Amino acid sequence: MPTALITGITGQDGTYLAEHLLSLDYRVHGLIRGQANPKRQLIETLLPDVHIVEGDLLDQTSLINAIQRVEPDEIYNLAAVSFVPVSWNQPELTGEVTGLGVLRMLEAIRLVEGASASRPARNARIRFYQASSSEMFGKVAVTPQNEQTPFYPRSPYGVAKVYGHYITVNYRESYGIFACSGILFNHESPRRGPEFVTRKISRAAARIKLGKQKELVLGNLDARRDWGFAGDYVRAMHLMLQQPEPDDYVVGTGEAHQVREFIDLAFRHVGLNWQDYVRSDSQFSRPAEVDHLTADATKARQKLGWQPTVSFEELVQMMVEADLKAETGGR
Ligand code: NAP
Ligand code: G4F
Repeated sequence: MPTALITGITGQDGTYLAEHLLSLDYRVHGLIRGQANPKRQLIETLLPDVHIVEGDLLDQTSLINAIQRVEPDEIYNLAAVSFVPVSWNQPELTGEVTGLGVLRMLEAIRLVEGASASRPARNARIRFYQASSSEMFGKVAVTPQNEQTPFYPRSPYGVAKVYGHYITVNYRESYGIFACSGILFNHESPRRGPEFVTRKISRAAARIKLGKQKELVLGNLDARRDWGFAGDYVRAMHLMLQQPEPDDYVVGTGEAHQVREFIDLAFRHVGLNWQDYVRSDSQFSRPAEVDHLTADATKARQKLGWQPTVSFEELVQMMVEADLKAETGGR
């Protein structure tokens, strides 16, 4: 039975990945931070088969201890300060967790595997996945973006992810660690945090329909994202670690849509005209915006055999339906 350690187990992707690995008969351990993390109970209820291990990406010793205790075959590093606007308010914390946290994970693996510059980890057992991001492309040089597209991050979050990406590549090349980086485009689900634009919209559409909310205030409605379903994307993470050689892969649908298209579909799904309820306010604008992201996931399709199964329209409907159910006490 292979063993996996997932950091960021309490996040959107952590829960889907744990479910996927459990369905493949993995023994799954999830790293949880904090003395009394309120999300611990959520994991114990939603994923009773996941073993909880304590640790924090800010604490090197806790990561070494976790790896020594769990003895994983695969590590998925999903933990991060992941909400882009927070990264302008807390740039140092973002750099520490989202950037240097990756280094701490890699150092923990290097130390546990006994690898050094003169003694690379040739028979390394642990395979490592780093959650890189399309935010690294930022002010894009070309459209669509693939593994060769240069990075031009536009937020402290994007800059921290670029560090995490290159330190992953560097530990692979320096120490022979089996380290892969998945450059994932936006992926959403009913488990998406309510601060992200898709969930903010699906939740508002449901609440406005039910008379629980009057209006929805957003920022830039013109931004375009390549949105897919998180449940599809965690399959790509796992596939990367099953390849004969470690490598980096772009993962996305290849289709971009404007924020206003997401709004339109969500409100139409509940029989409302969005123009009657939605307004834009500069309080939700960003100091430097990423205008347009579209994935060229040819390599993931060809080498991993990966493809998305949920369309943009299906994703919007899935999220609105889930929020309607949640708002009427059905979840
Ligand atoms: P998420 O829901 O925001 O989850 C983030 C996770 O990181 C949470 O479990 C959080 O734990 C954990 N965390 C934060 N600080 C930590 C620390 N100091 N030590 C240990 N854990 C810590 O994010 P997600 O959407 O699942 O995304 C997963 C990863 O993929 C992230 O690295 C994100 O940057 C990246 N990514 C996401 C997307 C996307 O569209 N979703 C696209 C590209 C890349 P708490 O619950 O304790 O806060
Ligand atoms: O949903 P968002 O906050 O996601 P963003 O910034 O694209 O980041 C997400 O995807 C990245 C992958 O590219 C991940 F790495 C990252 O961790 C995260 O999961 O915003 C999407 C777009 C932006 O252009 C934003 O300006 O929606 C625009 N937007 C317009 N109004 C808004 C709002 N975003 C938010 N969160 N809230 C608004 O009111």
